[in-house]
Amino acid sequence: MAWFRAASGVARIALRRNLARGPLHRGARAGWGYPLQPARCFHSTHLRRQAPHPRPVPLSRLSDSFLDGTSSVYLEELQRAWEADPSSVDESWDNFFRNFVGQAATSPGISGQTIQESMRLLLLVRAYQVNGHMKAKLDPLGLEERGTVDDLDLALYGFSEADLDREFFLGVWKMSGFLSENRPVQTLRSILERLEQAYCGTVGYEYMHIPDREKCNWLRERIETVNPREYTRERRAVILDRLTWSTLFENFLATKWKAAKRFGLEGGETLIPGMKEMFDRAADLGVESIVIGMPHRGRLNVLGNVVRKPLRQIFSEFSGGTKPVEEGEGLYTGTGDVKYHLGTSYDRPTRGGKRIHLSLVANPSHLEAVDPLVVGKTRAKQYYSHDIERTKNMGILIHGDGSFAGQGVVYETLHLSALPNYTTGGTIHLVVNNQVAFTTDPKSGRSSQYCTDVAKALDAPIFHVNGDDVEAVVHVCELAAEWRQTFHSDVVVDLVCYRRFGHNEIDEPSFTQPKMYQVIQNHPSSLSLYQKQLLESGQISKEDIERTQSKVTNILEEEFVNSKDYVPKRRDWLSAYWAGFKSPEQISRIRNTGVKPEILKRVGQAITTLPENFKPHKAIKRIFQQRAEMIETGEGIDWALAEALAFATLIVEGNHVRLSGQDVERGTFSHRHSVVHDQETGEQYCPLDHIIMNQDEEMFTVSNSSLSEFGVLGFELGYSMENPNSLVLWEAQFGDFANGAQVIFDQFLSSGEAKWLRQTGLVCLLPHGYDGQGPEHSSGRVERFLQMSDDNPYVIPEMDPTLRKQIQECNWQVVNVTTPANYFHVLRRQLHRDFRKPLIVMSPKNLLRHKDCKSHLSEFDDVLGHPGFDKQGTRFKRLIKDQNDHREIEEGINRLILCSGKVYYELDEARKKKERSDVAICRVEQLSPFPYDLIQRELKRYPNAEIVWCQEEPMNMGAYFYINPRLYTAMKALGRGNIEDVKYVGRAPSAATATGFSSVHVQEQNEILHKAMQLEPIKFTSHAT
Ligand SMILES: Cc1ncc(C[n+]2csc(CCOP(=O)(O)OP(=O)(O)O)c2C)c(N)n1
Ligand SMILES: [Mg+2]
Repeated sequence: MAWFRAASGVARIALRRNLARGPLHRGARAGWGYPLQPARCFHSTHLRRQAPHPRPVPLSRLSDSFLDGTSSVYLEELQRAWEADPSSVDESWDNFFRNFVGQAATSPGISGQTIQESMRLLLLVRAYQVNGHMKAKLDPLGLEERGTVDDLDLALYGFSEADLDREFFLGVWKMSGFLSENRPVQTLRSILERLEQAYCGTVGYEYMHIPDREKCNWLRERIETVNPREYTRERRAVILDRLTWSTLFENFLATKWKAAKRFGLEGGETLIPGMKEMFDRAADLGVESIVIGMPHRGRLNVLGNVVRKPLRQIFSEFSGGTKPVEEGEGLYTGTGDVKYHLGTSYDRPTRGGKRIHLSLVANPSHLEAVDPLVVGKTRAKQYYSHDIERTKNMGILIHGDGSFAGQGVVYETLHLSALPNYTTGGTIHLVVNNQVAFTTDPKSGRSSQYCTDVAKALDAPIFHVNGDDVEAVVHVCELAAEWRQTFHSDVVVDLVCYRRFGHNEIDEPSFTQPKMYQVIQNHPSSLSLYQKQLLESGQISKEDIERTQSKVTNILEEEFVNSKDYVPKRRDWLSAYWAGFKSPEQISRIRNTGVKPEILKRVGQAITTLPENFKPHKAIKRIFQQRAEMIETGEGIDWALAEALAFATLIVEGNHVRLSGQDVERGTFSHRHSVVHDQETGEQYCPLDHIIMNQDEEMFTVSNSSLSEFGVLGFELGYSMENPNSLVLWEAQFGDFANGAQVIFDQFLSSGEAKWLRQTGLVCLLPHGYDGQGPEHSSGRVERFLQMSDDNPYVIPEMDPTLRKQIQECNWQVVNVTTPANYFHVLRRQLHRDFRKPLIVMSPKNLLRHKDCKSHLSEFDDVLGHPGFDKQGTRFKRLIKDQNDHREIEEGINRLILCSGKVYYELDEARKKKERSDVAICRVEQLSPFPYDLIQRELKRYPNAEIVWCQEEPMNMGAYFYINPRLYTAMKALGRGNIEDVKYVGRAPSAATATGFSSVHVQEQNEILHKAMQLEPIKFTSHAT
């Protein structure tokens, strides 16, 4: 494998360079794992006493080429000084002379040892610690061409075969593991044996990139001094049992469903005993709940054998399954998904007698896309279970070798791992490294030596393990659990295995990997290897093995028979916190969202008050004073305050609020200021943390995120799915950047409920608006979200307020809101209903400070007669009718302009300027699902009006293509006009979302307004510019 050789060559050169420079030239992060001053490398008081009594040996006798004249003289002088007074030399030299000189003189076997030999020996030890993994026997197929590892070659360190039985002084070290064993004198042979055993067996450890000395010592202790093979007979029987289950499960599926795709685990069966032992160990160490994310490979096996989903259910689903039946309730099955994508959760007992809750998160085919969701869900579990230490809830991600190296979201997720508002105290990553990705070899699939190299950026230890050695797999899986519970950070297990069959069971792998598959054909399964090993060692009898095999086979057969009559009953989508929530088949009461005036005032004061001695920036001080006045007078409430009021009132009602995204604390447009900074001390104050007495620190969380869309949105989505009593929001810097997270929108947010029956009320804030900021800061691509909306453009659903289920039945809501009060209500509406739906908010930029974009406090309250209060009470307005107090029928209106978002204010202004009192302007605040009832109400109000859709976006973008058929459907039902009677005013079709020239922008914008107000009728196909 040329790629591998090249990589090791580079590493070799790097090491040579470092050798030449000597240790003191390497930085603390350069892989040494402990501070580099010699003084700290040697033991002091405790071990000094154990060192042999020093006897003077002139250093000049230890002549060596590197001791040129000057340095040997220097050393002799030092030695003389030390002999006269040990405290006169640096502690390092004191230690050196005590240990080295004394030892060298007392032991005849080492009398010939030179200083350079001693140093080279230490470098050799280090080389094993750093590069031993390169010599480890990781590939079960033995195909990996790793070549000899020069860094581990004795010759490089000046030793030869002849030195093997010489004794060498290694010294005593302030580090754990091999060098701590207080065996300062050893033969080279025994030193090498230990190093080979620890680093070059069936586990390759990579950890020397970790800069933390304590962590390296912890690992060294476990790697160099522990013999992982010391399992009891009982333990081995359990491992064998688990491996048998794993292997026979796949065999069973293969015989029953010969032609089905199941993405079997064959070749990597040791994953199952590894995972189970990892979970058992984690449970012993305090873990109570594990969230699992995994791809297709081996998913059914994990579901059956690890998560313990009933086998009969798995088999039933695998046979095509029956749709769930719920007595007394409707059938909520969604569109479903292929069997290897479904999620589930169960409690299972552990070997140590505990119970552990396991949830496997449903996922799409998009590899690795589920990663951030798993981490987000884990974090939410930690919040709700007050798991402050993050030791009770843990996330585990299983990856493929190709996808772990190739998918960017892996890196985006890894980079959340230590951020204060995103950390979960460590995710365990388990890579099922079958050394192929579909038909692609690693040499074409990645530039790094290992598929796991990306994790090195995070200082995560990486344990590469030969997947044929089940005990080694079990050992590293347990070690990973211990690491996570000890250091609360990520860790990676790279299970090097193979794929016995094709990518799926009907693929022919020899087309592309002929040599590999010649070897695989004759390669025994890990189960038979283990059985053989245990038989040979006499630990287990043939009868034991047969008994285990027939037990497993019998159960599998029984469950298969039972699967035929299996009828799923449980409403699978309901997890604990979601009890009482409604499926789309059950009507949910629509609730008002107005708040009592006194609560508004009280929380209003809390969120506009800064602590007395706090010294904010003077502009911020002014903003807070203005906000306080808005609350006081009730007048001129702006966007930011309305949002804060929505958050605060939800918190008062006991909900958790979490807002995350790039720069959200201040707000991209410097409008939110949810965290204020003391200009003298730098201290921070978040008013929304002080709404209720003894408010939990995290109850309101606002957090700037890493510069990632995919990772962070995925995280928040996972977070939102844990508990419905939370308002979780993700804000894009500009809506246009949200497409970096397109997979989350496409695969999860828009379709997750339909596919997996999992609800979420996640809110996405996507700043947009045409104000001349160019193509990536204007559009937000509302058309993408509308195109994914699943309401039928040609069918008007039941719209009667008491029977309406329109929102429940659609996949999500897309709004473009124009008043602060309406924004307040749409946020509150998210939680004031018995179901959850994602909400896409095309949020404003220039409306944040627009003089007319203000609301009165009375629009937020629930008082009869106040402006927000309509027939049903105070609620989010899906459509805002014309502000000119038109009667129920206005025959004198010649044009009805329907629009959405900030263009309304520009249209209103243009109407005033042109004195077009015969034009009515309505704001479609909720684009999807389409407010047929309110649109029809307005159509009826203006019987003679020309109907216009006005937008700022180019014709092939914006809401036009969504609105057009629906508006026509609404008109047709009223017997009014045809499709050509929906007139368009907006920009011409365009490839780019917006112009980069501000003068062109102004011209285009004027043309839109001009056209919207033109006296002559608007042509169907015409458009601005
Ligand atoms: C994002 C994404 N791109 C492409 C695919 C198509 N695909 C399915 S499996 C696969 C290979 C995966 O290889 P690896 O991660 O090594 O897992 P393995 O199948 O070997 O277990 C590919 C490319 C996909 N599912 N998701
Ligand atoms: Mg693979």
